[in-house]
Order: sequence, then structure tokens, then C-alpha cells
Amino acid sequence: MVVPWCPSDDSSLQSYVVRDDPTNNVPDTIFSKLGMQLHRRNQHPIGILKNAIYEYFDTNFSSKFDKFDDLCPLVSVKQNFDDVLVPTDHVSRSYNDTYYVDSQTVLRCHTSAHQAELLREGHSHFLVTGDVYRRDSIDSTHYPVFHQMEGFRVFSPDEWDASGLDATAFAAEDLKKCLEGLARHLFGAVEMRWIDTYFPFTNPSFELEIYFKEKWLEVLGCCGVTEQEILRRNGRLDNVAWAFGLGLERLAMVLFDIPDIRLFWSTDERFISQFRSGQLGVKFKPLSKYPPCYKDMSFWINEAFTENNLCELIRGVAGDLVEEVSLIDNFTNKKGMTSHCYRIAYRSMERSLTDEEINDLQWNVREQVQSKLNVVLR
Ligand code: FA5
Ligand code: MG
Repeated sequence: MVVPWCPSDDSSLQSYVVRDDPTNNVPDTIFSKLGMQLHRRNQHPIGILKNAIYEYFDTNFSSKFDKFDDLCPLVSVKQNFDDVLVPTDHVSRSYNDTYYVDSQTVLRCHTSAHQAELLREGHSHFLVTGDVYRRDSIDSTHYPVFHQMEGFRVFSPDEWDASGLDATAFAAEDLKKCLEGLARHLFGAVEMRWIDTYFPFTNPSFELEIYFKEKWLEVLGCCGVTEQEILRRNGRLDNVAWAFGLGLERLAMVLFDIPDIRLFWSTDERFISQFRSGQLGVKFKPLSKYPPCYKDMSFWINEAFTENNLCELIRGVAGDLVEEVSLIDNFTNKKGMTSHCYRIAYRSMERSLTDEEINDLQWNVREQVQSKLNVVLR
């Protein structure tokens, strides 16, 4: 599929996507989220957070950051992976981790997918916010659709020459100052620490942790100094750059005290009405907490079995009524057969579920696990 142009509102984006390719692995639950653009709603916690980060960049930097929040979430495999140097055998490229519309087109799994095109268009300071998509596990901090903000800044030789540092050290230092300032803008005076990490597109790579309510949290930034190869390929041979990618839900959960990532998709007035445009200080008052219901399910797995497939199947049946799926037992018998036992937690954030409703969901999950994943229930 060629993606020459992308309509931004939901209805036309959905009707634009052709899903009849045999390699397509986008289920209806995900497809229906395309074009929702929570990050463009100024009253929504994700939109409020985006605007607060914009404000930090608008008031603290003399060079203006170009802002993009409407780039098409359908991108080519080249944009999503090749352009940011993801190795050809990297797991993130698999059908188990990424949603493919066809063999050459994916739902972007990170906003880094736009770095190369924006560099080629001549941008040197930019922020890209958007919905991103990943096949993943199910718990309170993982959802298959979430939002990221990418930041990117290019420097020219006169900027680091004047500092007396080499280009990489200069960019790393500037990046750290920038994200530490952002953390203070969002959280006030907090203790912070830098952790070394790895990304294919940055070197060195870091993560900033903040100490908040007596815990170290990894909420602020995966980042690093951009690999020279990316700059070279996109016409910036003599430059150095930094980049960061923020997961907006995880950050908003901490800032607003939101306990479960599913809430961002809630249309319940009791959730929505608690947030106001421009107000970062609001603490979410939980709706009364309804009891969870746990159901266990054991089966003999086969070679094709993956936990992401199981989680997607369960979301397909139970939607946002599933809170968590966890592997609680795992053993291999003398014949070499492996059994997994999963515990599924069902809970609505909005109401009590009836026994009958939960039994129906669980019965459907059991049915589909057998028929679609071809495993043998025990
Ligand atoms: C990336 O996506 C990199 N592109 C970030 C980056 C950009 C690094 C530029 C360097 C330079 P990662 O896969 O770690 O990195 O995801 C970034 C953030 O997305 C995580 O820290 C987390 O906050 C969020 N995230 C990842 N998976 C999920 C999920 N299933 N649900 C909600 N948030 C998620
Ligand atoms: Mg992950």
C-alpha cells in the first residue's frame, strides 16, 4: 500500500485503510482506534500533557521547535524500521510485535518513524506527537495503542566549537539539560538520575528516572545522541543531533494519579469531566473501585503460541473489561509438552460486572483459545 497522503479525521482515515491483504494482522479493536487522536483534545489528559510540554519548549528555547501532531500513523516498513537503523532481524519487526497493514506498511510503533522525513524536509528542531501501536502484554501500564512525543534537535559545528566540547559530548550535555528542565517543569523540584541504555538509533543512549512518591520512576525519556548514519543519510553530514521519545500515558498516569492505562479511552463523564484544558495540577479522583474477578486457564501450548497472540484474543473478546493477563504457572512434562496457566483479571472501572457476564466472557475466551490458537485446554 502506498501512503502518499493521509486524512486526519477518524472516519476518513479508517475508510482509507484497505485491510484485505493476507499479511494484515490489525484486529477490529485496534482498527477502531485509528484517527481518535486523543493527543489533540485539549481537555483530555494526553492533550493537556502535550500542551504543557509545548509550553516548556516555547518558553525555554530561543530556537523555535516545529510541532507536528497530525502525521499519518500509517507508515512504511522503511520509515518505521530501516530509516532508524533497526536491524533486519530485530524482534520489533515481527508480526508478533507490530501491526502490519500489508507486508510493506505498518501502524507506526514509535514516533521515531518520522525523524528521517522531517530531517530531509529541512527541519532542525522538532516535536512529533502521535498515536503509536504495538502488540503487547496486558496490564495497567500496557495498552496496544498509546501516545508518544518525539523531540529532535540538530546542532551545527559553530555551536559545539564554542563550547570546547566534542560534538557528541556537547549534544549529550544539552539533551540532559533539556530533559532535566522538562522534568522540573512537569514535576517541580524532583531528584533525578540518568541510566545508560540502548537504542539502535542513538549512541550514547540514556533514560531519565525521577524520584517521585518514594519510588524511582522511568517516566521521562528514552533518548540519546542521534547515530551519525541517520544524519548522513538525510543530508546533515556535518551536524550532530539529539533525540528523545516520551511515552505520554505513563507520564500522565504519574502526573494526574491515573491508576490504569485503560482510563485514557474511557468515555465515562465521571472520568472526562475531571480534567480541564491547561490544568496540569489536577489529581484524578478514582471512581469507586469495583472488585476484580480472576479466572485461570491452563493449556498445552504449541510452537506457534505467543503471549501477544493470547492477549490480543482476550482483548478481542473482553475489550477493556480485561485488566491483566499473567502467566502464573509454566512447566514441561516428560514428553516435552509445555503447559501454561494464565490468570485473567476482569474488572470494569465503571461498574460491577455480574457473574454471568464474566462467565460468558471466560467461556468465549476458552472457545477461541482452542479454535484460533489451536492449543489444548487442560
Ligand atoms: C522508543 O519507542 C524509542 N523510539 C524512543 C526514543 C526516541 C529513544 C528517540 C531514543 C531517541 P521504547 O520502545 O522504550 O522507545 O518506548 C518508549 C516509551 O513508550 C516507554 O518508555 C513507555 O513509556 C512507552 N510504552 C512502550 N510500550 C507501551 C505500551 N504498550 N503501553 C503504553 N506505553 C508504552
Ligand atoms: Mg515493551
